[in-house]
Amino acid sequence: MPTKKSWAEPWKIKMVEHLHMTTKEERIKAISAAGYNTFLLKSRDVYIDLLTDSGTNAMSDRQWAGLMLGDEAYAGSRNFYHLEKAIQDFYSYKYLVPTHQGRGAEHIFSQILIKEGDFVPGNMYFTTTRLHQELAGATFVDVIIDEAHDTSSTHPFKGNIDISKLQKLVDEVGADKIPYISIATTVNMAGGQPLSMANLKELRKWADKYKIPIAHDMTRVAENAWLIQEREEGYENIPIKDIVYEICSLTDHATMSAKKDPIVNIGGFLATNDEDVYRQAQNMVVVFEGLHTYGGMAGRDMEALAIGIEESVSDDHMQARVGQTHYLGQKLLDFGIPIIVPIGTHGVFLDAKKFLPHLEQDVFPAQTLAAEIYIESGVRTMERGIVSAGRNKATGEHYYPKLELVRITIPRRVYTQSHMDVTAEAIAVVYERRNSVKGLKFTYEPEYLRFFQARFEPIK
Ligand code: PM9
Repeated sequence: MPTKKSWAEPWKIKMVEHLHMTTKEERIKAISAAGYNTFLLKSRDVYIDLLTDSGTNAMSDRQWAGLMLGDEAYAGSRNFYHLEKAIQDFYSYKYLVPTHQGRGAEHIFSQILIKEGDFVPGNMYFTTTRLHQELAGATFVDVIIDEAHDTSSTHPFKGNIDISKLQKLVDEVGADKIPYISIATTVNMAGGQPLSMANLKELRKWADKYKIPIAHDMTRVAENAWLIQEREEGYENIPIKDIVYEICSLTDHATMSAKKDPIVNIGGFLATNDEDVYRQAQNMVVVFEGLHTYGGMAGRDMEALAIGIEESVSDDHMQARVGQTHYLGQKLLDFGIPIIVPIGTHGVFLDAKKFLPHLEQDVFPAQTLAAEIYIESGVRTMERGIVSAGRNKATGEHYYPKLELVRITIPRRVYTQSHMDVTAEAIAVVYERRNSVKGLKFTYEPEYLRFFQARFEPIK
């Protein structure tokens, strides 16, 4: 009798897309032409694409069928009303304003809520979220628990807020300088780490005391719910769907990049329970995105999203989604490769400081490692370290994040376990020759979100 019970995906493959295999010589040329930035590679030159889980997911046959039900009316599309109902039924929010993707919602939300000189506390920064907060005039303040910055801490809820850090901020600047508390489920830059329900309830009480609303970046809320079901006492037998609903109902506003959890290729939204914020967002969305009943999305995409939301909160889907990430993470651990533990949900994060301890952060260890993994195998990953962190707008200095990571991100329902095996083995080969790896220097550095378009060359 087997000692361990296996699981399998709750779907079968209906159509395949061929991948292009390259030689090492071709990859060396390709990464050099891309300025050693995996964002600048052509996807044709990539074998296994683990850059991101954003918009790279495989839709179901139901979602594809939904595309054919697209009502492409400029105003009042029936797909908008289907989506609005899905947001109310699954996420609890009253009002919906669709946007073309997550940062469209972040832009509108930040502009409505933030005044020049405000402070926005959050459980670790996210690149686009912080930039929109800064562009609106705020300073971001990290109030995540200290364990989140330690790649080897096995705290089960490294996404939790440290309420004492919040209290300190209120004592220093006053509650009226804090337009909202920004929480993410799960925390992307911390390695896909969850927030516990107990922490969220405590936060709700604290926020009510100071009358500060909670804004929820719900991009990967179903993944957070899976981890709560797995790790938090009292939630073992509660369906993911109900945990998602409970998380959302403890918050006031939400921004969503629908390209992740809800398994679509494009889309996003702002959702809120506050009628006044809703009215302002409805007004702003027509300036920047499109009419308030489509906000930059086609009717067919809103339909696929409404269906994807329902599929994303299923326990079977989530077991397979997270199971695959954990399978890859465990393989890397078995090879002795340093990764963030506990393993998160949307990807496995290599600890580049431990992988390449001979490289200073100024020569971009994680950027270098992502390029090396590509050269070795054609597997594309993403830097999440000093390059992603950017510069302090006041001093012009690099932010030096404690976490210097390479994210190996798993798109939903796209790759097989064998792709994970090939990926783990390729990283093990780079690990073996790690001492010969040299760093990079900038040849071009854009002003905003520099990680997307920066170019580098190897240090001689
Ligand atoms: N996340 C990711 O690969 C897309 C590119 S990197 C900026 O992880 C959170 C938690 C995200 C996120 C995007 C956005 C922005 C907001 N919050 O990309 O504009 O992970 O849809 O969403 C990426 P959009």
